[in-house]
Amino acid sequence: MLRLLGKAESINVAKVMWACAEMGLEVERENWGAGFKPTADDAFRKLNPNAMVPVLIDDGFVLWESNTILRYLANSRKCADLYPVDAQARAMVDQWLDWQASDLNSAWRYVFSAKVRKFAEFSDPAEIAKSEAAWIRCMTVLNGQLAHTGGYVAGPDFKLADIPIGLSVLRWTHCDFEKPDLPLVAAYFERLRLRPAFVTHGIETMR
Ligand SMILES: N[C@@H](CCC(=O)N[C@@H](CS)C(=O)NCC(=O)O)C(=O)O
Repeated sequence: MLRLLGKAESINVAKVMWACAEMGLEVERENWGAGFKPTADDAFRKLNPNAMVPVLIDDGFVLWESNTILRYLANSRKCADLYPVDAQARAMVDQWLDWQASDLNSAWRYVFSAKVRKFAEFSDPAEIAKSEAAWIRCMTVLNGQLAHTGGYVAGPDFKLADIPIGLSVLRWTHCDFEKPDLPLVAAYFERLRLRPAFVTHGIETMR
């Protein structure tokens, strides 16, 4: 059975739990991370030297980095419906997975830490404004992409990339600041809400 180390509230753990549910995979999750078992422990650092969750253990094979874990699960379990084999179709999924892990994640980090986590060290108004603007820019890009596909982020059908992007949209709804009207992002969120795995592992769990 797959083992996943990481608390359910973490967006990066939620990705893996949602993906497992979409693929019908059983997974045993253990609570690691802030508020639970400390990732700074030597035993944990041996699994992930970054001391971060999630860590996946698949029959002795250890893997960290959440979007890599999603790709590995889809590849190893031959879930081509979520992660296509065709090079161009796969590249579209990869593009949005990588965009989520790079541009989108770095855009929201400051304002989310300030306004939702309320960390004292994230209280510089200029940095908050910069982060809000970067996040709005990214979400506007997403809105444009949804106009292009008419459905999901990498095309008309739900794919692996919709998991991290969907959780990112959920995070957008959790953070209160002046946002532009992005009707296609709102419709996308409603479409994703119809998936029980998003409700269970995202909406009801992620903080
Ligand atoms: N790039 C990593 C980032 C992982 C990450 O930021 N994990 C956070 C939780 S979302 C973490 O482990 N924080 C420390 C902790 O909770 O102890 C990934 O995508 O897996």
